[in-house]
Amino acid sequence: MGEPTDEESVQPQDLLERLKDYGQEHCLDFWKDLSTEERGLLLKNLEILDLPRIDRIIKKSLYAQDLRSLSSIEPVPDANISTLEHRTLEQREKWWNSGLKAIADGKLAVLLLSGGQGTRLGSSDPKGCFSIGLPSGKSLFQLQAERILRVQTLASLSTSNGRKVQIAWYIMTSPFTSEATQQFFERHKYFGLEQEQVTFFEQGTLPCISKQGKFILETPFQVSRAPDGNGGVYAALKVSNCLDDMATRGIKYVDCFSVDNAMVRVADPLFLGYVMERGASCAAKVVKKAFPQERVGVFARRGKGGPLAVVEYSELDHSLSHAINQETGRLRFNWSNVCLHLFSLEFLNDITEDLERDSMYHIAEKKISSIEGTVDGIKLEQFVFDVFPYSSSLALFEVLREEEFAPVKNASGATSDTPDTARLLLLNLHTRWVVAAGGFVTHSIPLHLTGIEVSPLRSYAGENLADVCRNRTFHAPCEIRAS
Ligand code: UD2
Repeated sequence: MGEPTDEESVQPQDLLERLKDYGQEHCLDFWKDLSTEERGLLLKNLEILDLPRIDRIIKKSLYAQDLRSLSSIEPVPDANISTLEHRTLEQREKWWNSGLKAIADGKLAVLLLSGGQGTRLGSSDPKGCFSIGLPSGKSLFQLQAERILRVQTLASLSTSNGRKVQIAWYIMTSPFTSEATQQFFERHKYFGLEQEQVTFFEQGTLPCISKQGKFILETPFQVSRAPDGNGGVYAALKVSNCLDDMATRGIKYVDCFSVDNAMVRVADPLFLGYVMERGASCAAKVVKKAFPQERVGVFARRGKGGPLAVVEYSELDHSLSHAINQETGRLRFNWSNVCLHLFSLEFLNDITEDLERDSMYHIAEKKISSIEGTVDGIKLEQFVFDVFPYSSSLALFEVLREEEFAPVKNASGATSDTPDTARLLLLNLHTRWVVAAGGFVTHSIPLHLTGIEVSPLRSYAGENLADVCRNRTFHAPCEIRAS
């Protein structure tokens, strides 16, 4: 491309005026030094920005009175939670069967949040591609896909005529994970799922900003941008027409989960049955917090009689995270968010307007690469649990951490939430299943450092193992395959 003429070196006045309206005119500071091609890229980069919306988000998030002030938060009373100790076998069976029936009737979709970058894990691939070193070598995506296949089988078996059941899987990616994720699924032939039951959609991005609210330039012709947080899922579902697609498929409930939990019970019939009985518009699984510094959000009530909300670990100060309930001796803020949620489709359709109106984003202070090198900047993020205060019927459902929560967050060698800790949690659980089904386990290294892996295609929650395990001995580490 040739060098621009003098006339072309003048900044485009209309764009300059628009940028000035929002205090972002500095984005054109390098205009006269840019080549014609770079000017084209900058114009394209700026013209796709919804400046009024972004300006509203910046102002509400940076300057508005923070509605999330922690001054008056209260712990959630146990009475507000379906706890394990008060759950009867009859209830479990009733919820499991009603959940399976709803799944067989096509009422449930699953929604995976997979737009995050695996920075802390030290991997450049999308997290779902990651293998935690199981005997089978399966990736997180494959474990999740096979759990969906197993629930489809269980739902089909629960029907009178054994009809085929297909669960729609919506996968939210970001510009950082989209292409590699879809290629991974295609390369693995969707892990046995039908291609038409898997829908990929992208979340939005927002400019990275300075603490004064100014867009940060990554290059002289490009604004630095980052995904808008896993709470970007609500706008993304709407914009991508996934909500309409769900309605067309007759879906009534959406099971939403994070990619980096090795023991996630995808499409859990028990959870669905409970939520349907409660008539809740949204729900979250909760576990008891393991220790004060654990990197989990905690449920809290905003003020006396206020709405239930989650306070993220990055926003919970030391005094609150370490506060002890003098009567029980447990942490005051004890009920932890584990990114396992369930929503009614109706709630998802209604919530986007509320979120858009309030435009409150979390401020994530990060090092941002820019034309001035690495600078202290801000990423604006919404969190998937930000919607809970808008619900008048949020249901909290306690589950056992040892059965359903094995985070894969940090690279091996870190003290917690690593591929190794997740692998051992899963192997320990499955080994308990095998022994409970009448199997014997031998091991040449300490059992808590190894175990038996049970394929999700064989068993979802420890069922269907008696025939293959009774009076058989397994030498750990090994895998019990589908058949
Ligand atoms: C999440 C929860 C935290 C706790 C913890 C348990 C949120 C905001 N926080 O913390 O309360 O439950 O998990 O391990 O949920 N993601 C996107 N798009 C984004 C950012 C993240 O899809 O822009 C996905 C990401 O791929 C993952 C999930 O959201 O599946 C949570 O990841 P995270 O790293 O944002 O949240 P984390 O682990 O700090």
